[in-house]
Amino acid sequence: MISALTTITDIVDRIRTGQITRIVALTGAGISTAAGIPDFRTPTSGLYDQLAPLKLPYPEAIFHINYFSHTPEPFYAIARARHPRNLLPTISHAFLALLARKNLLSFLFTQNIDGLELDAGVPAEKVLQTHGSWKTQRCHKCKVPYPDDLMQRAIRVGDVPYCLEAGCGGAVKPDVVFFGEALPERFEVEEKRLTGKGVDLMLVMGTSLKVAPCSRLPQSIGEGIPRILINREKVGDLGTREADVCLLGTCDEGVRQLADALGWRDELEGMWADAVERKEETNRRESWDEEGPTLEESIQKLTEKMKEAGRISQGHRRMLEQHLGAKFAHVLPRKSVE
Ligand code: CNA
Repeated sequence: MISALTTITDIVDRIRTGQITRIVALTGAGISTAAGIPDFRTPTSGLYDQLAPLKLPYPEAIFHINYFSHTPEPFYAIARARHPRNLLPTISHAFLALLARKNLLSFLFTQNIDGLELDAGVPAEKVLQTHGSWKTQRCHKCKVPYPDDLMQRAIRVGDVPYCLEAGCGGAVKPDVVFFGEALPERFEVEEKRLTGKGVDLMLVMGTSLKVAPCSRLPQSIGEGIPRILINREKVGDLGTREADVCLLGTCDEGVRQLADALGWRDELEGMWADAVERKEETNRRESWDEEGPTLEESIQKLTEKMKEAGRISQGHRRMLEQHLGAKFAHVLPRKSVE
C-alpha cells in the first residue's frame, strides 16, 4: 500500500479534532469485488472480459437500453450469477456505515446497484444509488411495474420476464439505470450541493471513473478540500492536487488503515460482523443462500443457445452502431462510457 503518510495523518487529525465533519463519498464496483461480484473493467476477472464468448457487439451492450430492448436474453442469462441478494457487505461498506453512525457522512453517491451499503447500515436518506437498484422492476416499454415474486422466479431460472399488460410484450427490466438512460433527478440536486461550501472531505473508493456523469463528481470539489482515493490504481485527476491522498491497494485494506489511524478498528470490525449476520439471516429466509449457476456456466449456456438461434449477426452490429451514433437530446445527464 502506497500512501502519503503526512497527509493522511493530517486528515486523520482533522477528523479527530472535529475540523472535518462533512464527508462526501463516491463508490464503485471495486468496493464490492471482495463480496464476490466482479467489477466491469479489471482485465480477466472483470465482467467485460468474461463476456467474450457471447461475442456481443461491444461488452457494454449487455447493459445498454437499446440492445436490451430487442435482445434481453444475455442480461437475464447472467442475472442469477450477478444478482445481489445473496451477497454479503464488505468491511468497506461497513466503514461507510460507521462514518454515518459518527455523523461524519454527509452523502454517499454509489454507482453500485447491489445495495450492499444499505445492508451495511448506511441510512437510505444519505445514499443515492445513481445507477438504480434491483429492488424494483418494470416493463422497459410501457413502464408498468412487474410483480416481485415473478421477477425473482425469472432471475432464478434465467428466463426473460415479459410485461403482463395486454398487447405490450416488452421485456421487464430491473430499475437499474442502463447505458443510454437518465439518472435519477436527485443526482443533479446533490451534485450542485458539492460545488457549494458543504464538503470538508471527499472519499472516492473502488471506481475507474470511466462512467459519466459520476466520473465528474471529484472534480466538482473545490481546490484545497482534501480528497482521498482508495483504489487499486490511480483514476481520474485524483492525486494531481496538493490536498489529495491516494491509498493504492484494496478498498478493504484502505479502510482498515484509516480505521486504525482513527482508533476505530474494533468498532468497525464489530459493525461489519453484525451487518454480515443480518444479511445471512435475510438470505436464509429468502433462500438466496442456495447455490446458483456460476457466471461462467451461465455464459457458456447462453453462448450455445445463441449460436443455435443465430441471434448474433452482422445486422445486429450495424443496428447497434446506428443506435450508438444517435444523440440524446434530453435534459438529464445520460449514463455513458467515457
Ligand atoms: P469499474 O469500471 O469496473 O472499475 C472498478 C475500479 O475498482 C477499477 O479502478 C479497479 O481497479 C478497482 N478495484 C477493483 N477491485 C478493487 C478492490 N478490491 N479494491 C480497490 N479497488 C478495486 O467500475 P465502476 O464502478 O467505476 O463503473 C461504474 C459501473 C460499474 C456502474 O454502472 C455500476 O453499475 C457497474 N457495476 C456495479 C457493480 C455492483 O453493483 N457491485 C458491479 C460491477 C459493475
